Amino acid sequence: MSKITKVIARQVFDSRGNPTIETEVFVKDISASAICPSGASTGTHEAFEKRDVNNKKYLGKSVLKPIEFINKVISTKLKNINIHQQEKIDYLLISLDGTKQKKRIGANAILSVSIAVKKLSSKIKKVPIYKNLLISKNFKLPYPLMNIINGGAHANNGLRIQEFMIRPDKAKTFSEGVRMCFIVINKLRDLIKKLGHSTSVGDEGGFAPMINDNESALKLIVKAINLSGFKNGKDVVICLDVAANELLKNKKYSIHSKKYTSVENSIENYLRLIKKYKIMSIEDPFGENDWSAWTKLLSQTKNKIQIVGDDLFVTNLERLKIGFLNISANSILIKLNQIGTVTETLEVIKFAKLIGYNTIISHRSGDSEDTFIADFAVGTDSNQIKTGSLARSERVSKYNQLLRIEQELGKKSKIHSIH
Ligand code: 2PG
Ligand code: MG
Repeated sequence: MSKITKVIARQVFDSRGNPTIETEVFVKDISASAICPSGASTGTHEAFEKRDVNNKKYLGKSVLKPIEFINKVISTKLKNINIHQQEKIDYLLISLDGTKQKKRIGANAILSVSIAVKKLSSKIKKVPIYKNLLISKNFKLPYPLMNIINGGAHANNGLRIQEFMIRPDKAKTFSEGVRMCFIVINKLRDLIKKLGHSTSVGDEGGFAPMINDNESALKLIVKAINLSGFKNGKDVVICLDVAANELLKNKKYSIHSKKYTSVENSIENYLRLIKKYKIMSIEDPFGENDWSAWTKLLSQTKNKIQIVGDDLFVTNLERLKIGFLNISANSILIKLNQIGTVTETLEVIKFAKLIGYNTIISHRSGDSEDTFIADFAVGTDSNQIKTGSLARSERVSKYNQLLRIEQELGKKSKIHSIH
């Protein structure tokens, strides 16, 4: 009754207009499809994203070869396997690839199949996706981490830090959290307009005004929070993704200005910003292999704020274990395409929970209308989701899906706790 009958992949486009893979899995005439996202500031330890680099028709960016592999090989291998056997399917895909970073088939091809399988399994069981993940039955909504000013590799304004985010800590429900962010975003738009800057947005829907020093961006956000009638650091808190891999040269960092300085100096500046702007979360404060710098920062912040590993952990169990032993962070960013299958991602999340880390489900800067991560955040009992601002449909679609889930859960729909 639930045997896979067909798998079809096709080339579609992501939010940056780059080719990506959509895979549709069938059980007779019922199907579900998934689109793979793509990052700009990627970690070198991420699973491999395969593109047709030698095909100039799409400037080397097409994904026709991996699609051919899905249509010719994966579709045959998956035929007649029970759609509900997610682990069996994922491990079959992993062994078909056979390389550590999924370089043969490409994690983009593998993930689109893996997510489509999970979606179709849910559809056939007639349960929402978030109820088909079996990590928790205690469904709570995550706090949104809204990226309201874009810099770094996601904009061309010269801002050193990649993401300036807000988290509505005072909100008692998800929809109230979204409303609070909505107000701050509107106040911020007014402020940016008044300064004579453009209010156009970057890759993740946050504003990308032509300001290029971190503190000007932080001051604008604090002002917007105050104008909204909220208290910075209490009702709404500021969170950063530094994406420091992009700001590293010869063991020195150009985080706080264009000048490259030592880890110690960078930490000093972090501590100053944390205090002055009441920053409560910093993602990728240092490079992906600079474990000792992370450990120093975590100890100097006395574990009082969230230190999030993204490029550091790349949703990889082995790397998370190293981080745990080195006391490098206290939270992990989860991106399914960094590792390549639903099963492996769930394994990482389970371990992260075991060691008391926050799990933050995340979009990629090149994303699509696929809303899987919204369900994934609820189904994995993750207390935060990071999926851009309230602009650009590929970002808003995830928040909208969470609003649907909130309504579906009705009175039981509680938002998570942060601390
Ligand atoms: C990040 C992500 C998502 P990218 O660094 O956290 O915001 O960006 O997808 O470009 O890696
Ligand atoms: Mg990041």
